[in-house]
Amino acid sequence: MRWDIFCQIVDNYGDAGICWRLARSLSSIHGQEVRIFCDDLPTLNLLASGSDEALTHQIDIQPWEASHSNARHTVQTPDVVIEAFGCHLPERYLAGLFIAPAKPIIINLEYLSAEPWIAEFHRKASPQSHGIPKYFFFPGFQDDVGGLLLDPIPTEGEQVSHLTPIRLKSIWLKLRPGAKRISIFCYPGAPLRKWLEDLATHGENIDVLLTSGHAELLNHYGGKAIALPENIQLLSMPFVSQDEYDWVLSQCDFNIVRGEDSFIRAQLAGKPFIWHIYPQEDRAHEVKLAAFLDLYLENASQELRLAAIAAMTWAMPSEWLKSLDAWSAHSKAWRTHLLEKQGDGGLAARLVRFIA
Ligand code: TRH
Repeated sequence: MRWDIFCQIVDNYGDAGICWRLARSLSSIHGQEVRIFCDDLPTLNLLASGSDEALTHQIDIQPWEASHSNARHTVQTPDVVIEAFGCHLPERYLAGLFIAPAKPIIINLEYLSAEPWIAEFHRKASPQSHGIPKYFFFPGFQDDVGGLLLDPIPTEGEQVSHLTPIRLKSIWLKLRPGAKRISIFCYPGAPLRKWLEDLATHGENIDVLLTSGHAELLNHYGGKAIALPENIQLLSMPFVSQDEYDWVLSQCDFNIVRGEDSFIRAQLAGKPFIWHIYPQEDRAHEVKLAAFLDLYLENASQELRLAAIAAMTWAMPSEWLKSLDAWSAHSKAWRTHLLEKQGDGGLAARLVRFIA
């Protein structure tokens, strides 16, 4: 089938990250023909830059405006149109669909949630005055919702490639043997400075990989550059491709992640993590986080439950660090559980089946 994915990048990388991951799954695993129309090509291209060349050739990446003219050629009419995160389709593109001989199906691809209510809305029709069929699709963890984006499925443990991506070679040379490794990708409001100062009091050698822009974020607080004892080494990474970032997550002992894409990748890496969920004004993010923790910690001991909840709500590491070994074991088991639950191929496969 022919798929058009519409991606509007609001303020972060997540929209591009999800669209690219979906596109690659549809193309490389399911053999679908995919075009992405995106309003911020530099960001999308940056994310996609490390991917397999064959893949980048297969997926047709177009500027948003290109959809206006293309939709008028009936030969290009898609079978499926994805509105990522409910972005509105351009009027002129829609106008092209009205006159197409066969109408596509429009999918409103929603935000990921572990909340039980999504099962009720998943796959529901969203009737439109223009008459083109449109449905809601909710990514999620349970069997009766849209599933998770798994591609590329990470290999486990020793099978993970130890070949350092070229862009990260100079940083990897600075890592200290035996030091723990933490990666940080969070939103500006996180109490990072205090968190790192507390971490330093444990005396252990820790290499901290700051993703692009985070060093500036750290040094901004209080207008003073952060000074940490020698056991903590801060290393700034450039913005890397999605594949490279996935690899970094798999190479760390602990990760701090933020939007839904890095959140799922941290789980698939099988490592403990803090999910710095996107803060919403009405505090809806707290409900979302609690729903996830209910699932994630269902089989955890009471001690680990308390430790992980404390960590995810930014308690200082000294409050929960003693549970890290148990948390690491739990993360591996959770990864296996996730892959079993998504054994049907996850989001992309569920989407293809739904359309079929
Ligand atoms: O960028 P995000 O904060 O995006 C968020 C989420 O989508 C959130 O749900 C949404 O409400 C908000 O935007 C508006 O975080 P996320 O989802 O983890 O996406 C980041 C993407 O960027 C992910 O695909 C990984 C990728 N990435 C790289 O490719 N290279 C890098 O160096 C880094 C740090 C990330």
